[in-house]
Amino acid sequence: MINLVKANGTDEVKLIETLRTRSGETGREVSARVSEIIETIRTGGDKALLDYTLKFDKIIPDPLQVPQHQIDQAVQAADPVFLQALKNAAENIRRFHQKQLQHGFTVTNEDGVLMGQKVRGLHRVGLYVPGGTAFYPSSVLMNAIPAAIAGVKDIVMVTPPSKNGGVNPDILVAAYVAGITKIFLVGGAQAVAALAFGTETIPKVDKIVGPGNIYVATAKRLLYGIVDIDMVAGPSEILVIADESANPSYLAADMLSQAEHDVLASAILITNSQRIADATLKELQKQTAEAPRRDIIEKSLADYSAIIVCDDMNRAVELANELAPEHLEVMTENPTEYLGRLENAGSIFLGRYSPEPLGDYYAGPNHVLPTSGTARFFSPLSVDSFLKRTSFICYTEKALQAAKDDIVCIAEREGLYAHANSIKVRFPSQN
Ligand code: HSO
Ligand code: ZN
Repeated sequence: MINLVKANGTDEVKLIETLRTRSGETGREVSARVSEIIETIRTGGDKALLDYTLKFDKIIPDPLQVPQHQIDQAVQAADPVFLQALKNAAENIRRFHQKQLQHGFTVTNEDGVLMGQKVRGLHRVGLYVPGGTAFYPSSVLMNAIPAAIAGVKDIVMVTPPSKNGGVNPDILVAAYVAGITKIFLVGGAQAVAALAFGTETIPKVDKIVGPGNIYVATAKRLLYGIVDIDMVAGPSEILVIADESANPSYLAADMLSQAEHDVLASAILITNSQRIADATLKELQKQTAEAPRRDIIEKSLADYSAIIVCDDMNRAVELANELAPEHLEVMTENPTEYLGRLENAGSIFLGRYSPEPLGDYYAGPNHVLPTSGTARFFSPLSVDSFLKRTSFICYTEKALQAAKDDIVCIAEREGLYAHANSIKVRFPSQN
């Protein structure tokens, strides 16, 4: 059901290599089809958008934008316990992300120079929300709340219409809790292209975030540069490093919490204890048999998961840094002592009372995290993801005069005489 590997310096390295490359490449065919959709939307606007909606979703919602009263109705009809849970989660997410907000700075010096950097929220952001079972209310909060804190004034949500042309009320409830009011019932690559170029109905945005299927992901990738995008997320991953002190039933439960996401999800345990490895394997078998999403779990455990037994916890740390997992749980005697040595991970969960779903839903840090080993260089979605910076320079005559010769020297060295002249022309008596 799951690979059990004894670390010997090569087997575990090979295994890690195969796990890292699992998400595969976008086929050329998908890219070609998505390119065509993008071009058609760019030139055809609303008409093209509605044609594609009819073709792929088999219905054209009327109106395309969800009316405010429909959002209000969904909120009123919502299970109050669910609504309150979302509100509590949103509060935690808000409080955590507030800490990330950076402000600009200015520098001055004795010559009267003033310089600095302005930090502003992006003007408008598009949030893609997948339809069907791939929709998670928690992801709406995780994407929209940092944007709002960054100062984004306008968040535009797009989501494919359901079969009858409507929308899952939970999407509306999540949007309400996140403070989103503009929701359009369009999906797929055509919705992403509409956000990038703008149509008569869909406003043009500066950045597109949110998960989606291969067509949505490909459209985002192809449109990068025309708009900004978040990173293109691969399948979910959890790595647990555990010593003798860990509880095997918790280890298995946490591994299954990720394995149930997707048949491509990956759950890995690295431990220095053969006893923990064996006991966790038994627990995995037992818990999988009882799991409602057993079919998905069996596949992800068999194909993309492993239990690795290594000699000591130093090797476990090395392998964790090598894997650079999206989620990393530390189930050891002194979990916080590991924090300084764990260099590559999207989010780290320390100790037995910090299971990954706590972070997926509630604690406050973002659950949009780098996958497929990209935690080596990418970071979690954050307030920063929705900010842009503008620098400014304001020199005085005296300050420019002091800098003049250096600038002219470098400009002439580059053969850019008009650059040099733009400085010299300001000091005619000194040439
Ligand atoms: N673990 C997922 C996020 C999620 N889990 C949403 C449940 N709902 C990727 O970080
Ligand atoms: Zn999850």
